[in-house]
Amino acid sequence: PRSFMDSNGDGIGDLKGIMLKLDYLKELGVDCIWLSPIYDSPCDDNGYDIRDYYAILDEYGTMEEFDQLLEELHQRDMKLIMDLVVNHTSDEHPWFQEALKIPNSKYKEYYFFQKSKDQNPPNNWTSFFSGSAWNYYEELDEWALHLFSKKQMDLNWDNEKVRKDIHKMIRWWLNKGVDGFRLDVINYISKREGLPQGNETIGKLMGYYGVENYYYGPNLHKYLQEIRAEAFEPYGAFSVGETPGVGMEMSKLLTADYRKELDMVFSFDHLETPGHVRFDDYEYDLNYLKEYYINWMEHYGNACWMSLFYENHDNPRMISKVSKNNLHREQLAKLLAMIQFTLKGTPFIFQGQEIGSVNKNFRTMEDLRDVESIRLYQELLTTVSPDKAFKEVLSGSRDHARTPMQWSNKKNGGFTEGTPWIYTDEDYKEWNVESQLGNENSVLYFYKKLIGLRKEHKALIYGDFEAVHKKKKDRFTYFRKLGNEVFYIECNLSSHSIKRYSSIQGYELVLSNYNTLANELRPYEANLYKLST
Ligand code: ISL
Ligand code: CA
Repeated sequence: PRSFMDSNGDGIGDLKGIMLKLDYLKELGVDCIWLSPIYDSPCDDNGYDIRDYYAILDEYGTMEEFDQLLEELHQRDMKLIMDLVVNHTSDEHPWFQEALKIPNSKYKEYYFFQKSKDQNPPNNWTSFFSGSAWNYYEELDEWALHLFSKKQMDLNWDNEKVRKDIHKMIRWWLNKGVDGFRLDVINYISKREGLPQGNETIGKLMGYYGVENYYYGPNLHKYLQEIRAEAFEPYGAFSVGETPGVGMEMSKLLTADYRKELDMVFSFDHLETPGHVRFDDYEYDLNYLKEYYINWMEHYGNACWMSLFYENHDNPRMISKVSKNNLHREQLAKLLAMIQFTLKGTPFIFQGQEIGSVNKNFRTMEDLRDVESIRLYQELLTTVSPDKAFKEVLSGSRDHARTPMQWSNKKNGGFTEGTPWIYTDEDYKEWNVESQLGNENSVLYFYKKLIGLRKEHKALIYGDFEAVHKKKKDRFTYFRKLGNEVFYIECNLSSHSIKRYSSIQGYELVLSNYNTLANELRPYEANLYKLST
């Protein structure tokens, strides 16, 4: 929301700005929008630190404007998913404030407050944003747990009152008519009793200490089934859980329809190739993406339904991950789209992905805004030079995806009349929505065509998945079949030409990122064929 569209020139995207662009989204074929947090917040972590679950952040607009946005969406037959951030609240939330100030307040039991036997934090858990996961409060001589920033205090889900208050809040939004939720780090909500010391080996391996005590805690299923029964189910609300680190087998337990927990999860194992973390300086090998998808397509089972995505507000752009210099940018953008929209599952695209956005040329640390990047930089400075630290931060910074939408080649890419809240480079002069709307061969049109094809052909949504030439490096080829309808997808995952393997006799070409066929498969070529009937 902060970077989508600014309607009043203060440099910050807002709800009115989103309303200005609903026709654009509808035209593209979008059925549903997921809004990152728009609740009242001091914005230490881009709104993932909520101060009031029942209010809209002033910078974004008013509750009346929210109601209007929801109505405008529904009028267009589109749906709205809100971000539900309930693993933690802001330290400025009244619950936490009262816990600090009022002796014997019931709200102390809403969080994890602990004494320590010495000067050190109660255990060795680390925060995802560098340093200890504990913050010391002098007024109480106690520490409180925060897995993320010092201003994001973990809620104690083992306290029934916390759960009840959250169910009530969810129902309040559902009563307004919102259609569902994306549940932030929802697999972290149940912590192992007593918050045991984090295992050293796992800590070193993962880069974070303590994760084995909450990635998949003892009461997770119970709490999810409870939310479902108390809030989602009566309203027929949709849910997608953000669940870092769970893997396929756990994802099955979280999403199998008969278990009544979540509808889908966002699993992240495909976002880095094995052995790498986001801040590594490396190029992503698409052969791994192929392996990952074949595995999920073949083993996730019929009771589960997959989410399909590469990008979100927490990751650099996928094109830049694959090719640091963004070589073959347009073909690569279309290849990624082809894969995402022809597999079995629900595609989620992140703003700007549909025009082939790439990472930004940030000049110095001053250009960055994200708390994770800033804290990591400070931590790195204790061991490496400023240049090296900046370079490492740039490899994985979440800010690459958080810069303004590039609507046109005008000032600030048409995002704002004022000064944008975050730096952006000059890429918008060439890569923007307006110019791509005027070009039927653009990345944007490619997305539009793919979305249209899925809506037209059920085989692309529900059809069986069948991979061929599985072991052949650099090619990803598969069928989607439903009844008499058969589609064949043929992709070159590399930046060089490769031999064509399959015979495509009897098939008609429906969509290609090169428009016409050649004898070979050219760099990142992606073709969609339909069996002629
Ligand atoms: O830091 C991680 C471990 O490598 C991530 O997987 C992390 O758990 C994940 O990015 C969580 O993201 C969500 O919760 C955060 C927020 O900063 C992100 O923007 C949000 O998407 C805390 O609310
Ligand atoms: Ca604004």
